[in-house]
Amino acid sequence: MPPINNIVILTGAGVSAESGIDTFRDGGGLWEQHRVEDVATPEAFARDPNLVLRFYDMRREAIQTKAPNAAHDALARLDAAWQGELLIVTQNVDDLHERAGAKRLIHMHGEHLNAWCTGCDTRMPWTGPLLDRPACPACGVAGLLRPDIVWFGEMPYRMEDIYHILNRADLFVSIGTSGAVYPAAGFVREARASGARTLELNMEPSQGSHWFDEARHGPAGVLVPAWVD
Ligand code: BV8
Repeated sequence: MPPINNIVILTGAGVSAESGIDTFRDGGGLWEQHRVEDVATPEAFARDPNLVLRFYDMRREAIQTKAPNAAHDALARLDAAWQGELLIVTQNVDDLHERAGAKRLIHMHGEHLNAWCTGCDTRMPWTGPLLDRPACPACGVAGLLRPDIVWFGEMPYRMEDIYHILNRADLFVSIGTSGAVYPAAGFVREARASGARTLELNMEPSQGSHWFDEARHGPAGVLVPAWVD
């Protein structure tokens, strides 16, 4: 078995489930009778901005009441201790990886604590509601702020950096994701093509389970510490 130096870890909503943050596609995965695919799009924002802003205001408020769980803590320990290359790529917009202490982290779908001014293109930390159309602190114009979150049909962040490390990975671990959303769902194939070993840690087989060398099923709060420690 060749040595493992470079690790890429992909996380999805399942890693935050035991912190009390709803996943997207479990148990209905609905919000007020809307699927995330129907709300998290530029078209939905253009069609009904209040619906979309309310969706994100409620999620931002909910996330701030949650805490990292044993899976986030174990990944932060690994990040601190691992001497080789390591990158956690999260699809999640919550900040639980950061609050657990993870440093080598990319939010490919953006972050719920950031806003983006569609007027002056400034991105900024944002913890308050957006529904009341606050003025952008940078350009002063009201009503142009949106969540700095990657919606369907929009390009995820830092894809070049992600593929650069993915193509050097010796080990790719996917944690708590259904493998329903691209390009994240394709990372396991990229990793395999580069010769990496692949491991899936998830409550149940994901849509891409058959691409993994090994899959362990159960709660991330149990599987991830067992794998890390
Ligand atoms: C892009 C931000 C191109 C919003 C999100 C047809 C085929 C292939 C692709 C496409 C296609 N049609 C359209 C596309 C592209 C599209 C896509 O993939 N659509 C899907 C629906 C088919 N993708 C895009 O649009 C992406 N952009 O392709 O751009 C481009 C190119 C050039 C120029 C411009 C553009 C952008 C996708 C990003 C969308 N934004 N999030 C928000 O968060 O509010 S996606 C959303 O889904 C979240 O980020 C979420 O993280 C992500 C994936 O979901 P999961 O994290 O996996 O969550 P899910 O609920 O699905 O699963 C949870 C899993 O955890 C389950 O398996 C469950 O069993 C497990 N679990 C539960 N509890 C636990 C657990 N596991 C362990 N322990 C537990 N306790």
